[in-house]
Amino acid sequence: MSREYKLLFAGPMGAGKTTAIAAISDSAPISTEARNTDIAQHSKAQTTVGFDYGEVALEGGDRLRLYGMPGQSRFDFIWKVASAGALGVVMLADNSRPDPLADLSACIDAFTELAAAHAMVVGVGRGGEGRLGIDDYGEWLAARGHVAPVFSVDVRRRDDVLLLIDALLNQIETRELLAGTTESRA
Ligand SMILES: Nc1nc2c(ncn2[C@@H]2O[C@H](COP(=O)(O)OP(=O)(O)O)[C@@H](O)[C@H]2O)c(=O)[nH]1
Ligand SMILES: [Mg+2]
Repeated sequence: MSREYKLLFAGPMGAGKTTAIAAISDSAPISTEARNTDIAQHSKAQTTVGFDYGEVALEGGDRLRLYGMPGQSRFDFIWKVASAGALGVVMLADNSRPDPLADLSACIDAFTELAAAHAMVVGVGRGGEGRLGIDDYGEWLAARGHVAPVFSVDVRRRDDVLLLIDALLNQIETRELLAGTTESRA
């Protein structure tokens, strides 16, 4: 039976959420870019004020529905609302920022429940430009109680985004299998 996966892309402004969805969406993604009035958070000219939305049809009939979250932390109420019915979240980080982990901490906790119940992966962009390595991210996540695989990615590359999606779908499947095992034991 074919099924639909609602997946979220989250992370601070400029981490690459809009770019990632555009890289894999089958049709032109729907995006709601507006002039960035939040220069204090990031200097880029355009920013996403609503959602990005894209779709991917998988072999076998399954479909991905991809939602890019607005990055600014004043939108954190939207992150919670959007988590309803979602099966996983791709958390993107920008390693070239002065303190990428502080940026991440502003939004990752909003997705703790989604990550615990379903799945989360972390994609670190601009990996070569920052001081932190992938292991630093892994340790930081573990210290905050998050269990998530971390990948170095350039979300402008379709294959890198598909790697994140693959890891996420594997995690969802594994969790569902484990849940099924527990239920049948009960
Ligand atoms: N060098 C580099 N640039 C990137 C990477 N990811 C995104 N960008 C660029 O960073 C800018 C901001 O990305 P955007 O998708 O708007 O970020 P968003 O705020 O998370 O939606 C765009 O111009 C992207 O092309 C990356 O991994 N490496
Ligand atoms: Mg965006």
